Amino acid sequence: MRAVRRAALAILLCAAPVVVASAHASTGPMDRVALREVLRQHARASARGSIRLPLPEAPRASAAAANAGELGAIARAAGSTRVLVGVRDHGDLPGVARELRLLGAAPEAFTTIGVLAATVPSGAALVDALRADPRVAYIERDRELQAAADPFDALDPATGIKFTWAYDDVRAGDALLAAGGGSRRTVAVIDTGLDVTHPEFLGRVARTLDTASGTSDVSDSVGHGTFVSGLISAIDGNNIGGKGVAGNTQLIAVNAERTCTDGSRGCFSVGDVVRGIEFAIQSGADVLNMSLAGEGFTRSQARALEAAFFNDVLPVAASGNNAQRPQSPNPLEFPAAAIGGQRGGRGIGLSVAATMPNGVVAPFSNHNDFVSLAAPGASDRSCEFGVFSTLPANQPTEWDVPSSCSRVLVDASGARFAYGEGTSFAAPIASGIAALIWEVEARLASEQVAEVLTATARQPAGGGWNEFTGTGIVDGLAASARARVYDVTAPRARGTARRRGNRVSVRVGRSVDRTASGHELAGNVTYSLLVSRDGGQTFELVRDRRPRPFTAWVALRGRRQNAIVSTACDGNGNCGIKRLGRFRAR
Ligand SMILES: [Ca+2]
Ligand SMILES: [Ca+2]
Repeated sequence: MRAVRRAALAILLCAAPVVVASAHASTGPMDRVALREVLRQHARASARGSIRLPLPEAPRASAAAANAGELGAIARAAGSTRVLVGVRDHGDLPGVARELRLLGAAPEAFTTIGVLAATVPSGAALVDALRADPRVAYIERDRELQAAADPFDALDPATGIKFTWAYDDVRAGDALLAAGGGSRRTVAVIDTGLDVTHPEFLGRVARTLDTASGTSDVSDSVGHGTFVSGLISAIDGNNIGGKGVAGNTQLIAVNAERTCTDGSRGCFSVGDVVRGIEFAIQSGADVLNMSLAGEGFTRSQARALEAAFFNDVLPVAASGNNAQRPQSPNPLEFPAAAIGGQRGGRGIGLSVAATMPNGVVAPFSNHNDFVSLAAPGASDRSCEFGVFSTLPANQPTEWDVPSSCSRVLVDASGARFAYGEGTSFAAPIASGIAALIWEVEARLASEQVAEVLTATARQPAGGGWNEFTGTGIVDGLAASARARVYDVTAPRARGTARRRGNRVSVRVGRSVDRTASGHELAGNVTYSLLVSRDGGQTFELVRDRRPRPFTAWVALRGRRQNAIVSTACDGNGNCGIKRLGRFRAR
């Protein structure tokens, strides 16, 4: 048996129970598209930046009840402890931050997702102080994550397989033609950094962040992030190396890597990943590439991904490389399993499997209900091949470890390249094509981009969905053709509201779906009713996705205006909004 590569950065969260939370609700993202549309319109109207995650989460659970085992572990920890504290409401951030400062911490606030990161001198004192605090939704340890150290391998010029076979396999050239050479959408790569001096990235990097130092220096001492980035945006036609699938699409490079506690390189913490996601959202990223996979999932990760959804950011993740490991093979790994829809259905993002040049799934590629689709990421010959991309210059990487069979290529300019295998390298290929599809039809919502890609993927054998390749290999030509006719027009919402004392009688009227000429018609209109009692900061769903028009009573509460909004959404999740009125309780 050949060696199984672990090109994905492993997130080691084995002790954590799988708390999939809201990012992975069994009912799927359609429950929240109406809410998102209302929040977006409101944000535009008030010229606010990123949309904050709607809080509190439903269902509510006390911090203690939600994770008693976790609190016990924090209380027993010796010495100072890094924790993540989720607040119930955004307004609770300053108050809970004050409590943390009283405990001797210097908390950092993630304002989009309502989470505080802090190192507290005593875990026991923290648990004592906050376990019954009604402002706290949960407290969890900020775990250390690790990059797997298995090496990547290099090119054998005798193979006869094109270096850039992956580019051809997903018909990137056709998608690039349809998109006009690239996308104005930006792909954020949360990884081990990027060699921004590599000539393949000249003019391709929009922003950078090193989550550990807070600076823009994203030097990549592992090589993984530079390799992933090259698959997306390496320059075509510059007589150097290969080419990324997304043409002149810009990157946001986030180095979330830290030195491990044992002194080796290639570790992460959940806090770093969450900080990276928040930075990407606030920097206006459109696609979030996470070539990370690990067992277990935390509430803070769930919140960060949910916030990505509400900000119309598409998360794309590697399904994981552990299908063949000796101990408990083929685990469910995250974040992929939290964002891929169930059995090819709609999710908030894409879980990407890896395939070989013969179209067959890579033996190491995880298979489960949440695999969305596949992209090239392995060789069908031997561990010496895979997909071809960029390596950092002047940095010893995983590819340079003498015991690895890698052979690093250096061209006349000194730029370095290699082959690599892993779902880590399939994910960025899907991310790059996603950015192009978004350029072909700019009005697509993030989960609609994912749907266009899954609906048009090319199944190597048979049809439909399977747990190995999802709906098939990404197909840039078919996806751009589909994007051109995808229904992105919302039905017109209808409704009236009439006050009766401290209640409002609402009548939601029938809507007919609409579409642009020459486009498909999604149909399947559903109706929702939302109310905001805090000046439009948050909206509560009073009625959710009803298949028919309805009447309802809304109680007026609180001291501020109660804003009542009806929505009519079509089957693609395009939502029309009608503001039915503002009323103040007497
Ligand atoms: Ca090139
Ligand atoms: Ca429509």
